[in-house]
Amino acid sequence: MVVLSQPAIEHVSLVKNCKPTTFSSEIPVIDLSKPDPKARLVAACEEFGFFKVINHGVPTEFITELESEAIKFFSLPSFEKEKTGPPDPLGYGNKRIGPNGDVGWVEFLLLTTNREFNSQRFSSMLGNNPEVFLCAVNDYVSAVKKMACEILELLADGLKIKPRDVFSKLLMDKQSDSVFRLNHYPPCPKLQDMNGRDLIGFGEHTDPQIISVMRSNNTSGLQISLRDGEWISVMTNGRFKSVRHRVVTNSMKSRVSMIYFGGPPLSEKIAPLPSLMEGEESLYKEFTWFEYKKSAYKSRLADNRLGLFEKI
Ligand code: GA4
Repeated sequence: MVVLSQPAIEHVSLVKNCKPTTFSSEIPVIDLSKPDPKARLVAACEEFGFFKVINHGVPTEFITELESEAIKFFSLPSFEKEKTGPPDPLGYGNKRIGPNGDVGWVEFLLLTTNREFNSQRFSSMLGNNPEVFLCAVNDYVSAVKKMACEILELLADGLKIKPRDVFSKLLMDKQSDSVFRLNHYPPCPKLQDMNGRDLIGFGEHTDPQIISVMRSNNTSGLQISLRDGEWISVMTNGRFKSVRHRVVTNSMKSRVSMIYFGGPPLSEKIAPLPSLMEGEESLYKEFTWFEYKKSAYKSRLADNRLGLFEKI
């Protein structure tokens, strides 16, 4: 997971042994304007599965424009927002996350990254000025996708994989199954439940796609969990992890986040890259992204989705 950061860096808590502590300084910050960040990128993916990027080239006006459109959308009356729901999984959802009983203190809008598709499916439902909204989504998503591809190419270089577009071409493919999510975490009156546990905005989970790029307003809440070693990525045969993360609630401020999830085409076979195997056997059975996604939608948020595809 990549966090788009402005020089004033947002706080992310690292969760070690279930006791959350804020160690902002430990989270890798990658300056994309510096020469040759590939070794640092590989180290961040191996150690954390998570890093922040600065000087990322995503225009500030695209970020602020979309943030303001998102706030306008979430400020609409419920009946207006519900015109785009319930999520199937695309569309507007409130508190229910996924189809299997997970809930959170969050409302969201899940879109594709395809402008025409979003227009056909949603333009009659997105408030007064749907085209302005969809244009803001499109500008932002195009810039973030470009940056995500750059990062994936630097990672391929860092892993000495050729061709260097081995990952990025999956996002660039016209059939790429990428999604875009806007989350709104309203202020939550209670921060903890009866047992003193944090009330959750979005429960712990790992993202199933190749790369997630997140940007949020300056309300804290995101926590990542380190080195549990349970969730690992297939294409690197376990070298890069998908970071376990969650969002806790805030009693005072609302949090808005926007996340680009870069995924491959549905028919793409997912298997470790031969050049990363060093004579080892693949840890996983072969599967397509379609099969993995289908199985993910049968799982609960906190499940270890990759476990089902491990070789015994
Ligand atoms: C997590 C990452 C993305 O937000 C998402 C989520 C999806 C959903 O909310 O519809 C899932 C979740 C995510 C993983 C397991 C399944 C599917 C909810 C859920 C319980 C859009 C995605 O692709 O996977």
